[in-house]
Amino acid sequence: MKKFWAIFFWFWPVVALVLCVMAPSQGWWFPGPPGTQMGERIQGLFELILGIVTVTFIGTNFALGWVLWQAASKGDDKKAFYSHGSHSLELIWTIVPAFVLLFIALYQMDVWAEYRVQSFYPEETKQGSVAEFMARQFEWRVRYPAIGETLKDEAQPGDLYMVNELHVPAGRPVKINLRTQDVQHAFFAPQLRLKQDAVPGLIIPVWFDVPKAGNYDVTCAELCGWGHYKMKARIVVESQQAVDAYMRKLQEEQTEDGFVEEAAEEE
Ligand SMILES: [Cu+2]
Repeated sequence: MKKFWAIFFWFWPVVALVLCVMAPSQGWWFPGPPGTQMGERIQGLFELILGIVTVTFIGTNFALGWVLWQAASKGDDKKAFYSHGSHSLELIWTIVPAFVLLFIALYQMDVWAEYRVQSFYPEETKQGSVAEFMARQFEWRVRYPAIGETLKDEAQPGDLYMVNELHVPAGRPVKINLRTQDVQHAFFAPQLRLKQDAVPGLIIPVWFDVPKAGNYDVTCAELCGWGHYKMKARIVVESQQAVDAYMRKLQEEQTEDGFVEEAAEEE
């Protein structure tokens, strides 16, 4: 029974290792394969960090179990051993994690730059954003510029609106302006492996390039109030023609009342 705690701390790393090996192959981490190239690279980073964390967890828990096992194996007549710290141990467990963190920081730099630093964004996104994606309690408001116009930060009279649905063309990089009207929210598109906070007062550009047409989920990943769970939207990725047709339909529904045209025809 004295060795129970040693076995206890050895048991969990074994569980962690089994789960860590099974999770990627069983699809427990992500809903399906990454929908974008950038998503693939982000998932690669995720798996690398998962590996490092797993090795660290197993190492520290085995060390802990070993200390407990040693202590439990001693006879009752043996006195406890007190330690007042060790300089070399302190150095090792400061320098090793520092190097691991430094390695991760350098290794992820190009993904970070392409994902976050605007001068590294794909050329196609530099002409402007296709839409504004405005979070608010508790929905996503999409604002497109009028057909043929470019998106302005301030709402324009001809702008087109939709709630919880964004249409973008497949096979080319598109950029949206992420904003929030009230509290902090987070744009999370799990299939695209994209996550970005929406921060009050900021316009944050987010770009993605989805090669395959289809519907991609968006949820809010920041607990933003009682209706947080309702903030579900979707990105509809389709051909450029389908996007154009969709925009024409929005324009018809939202800016033309039909009255003036009919009156003009009668004359
Ligand atoms: Cu939210």
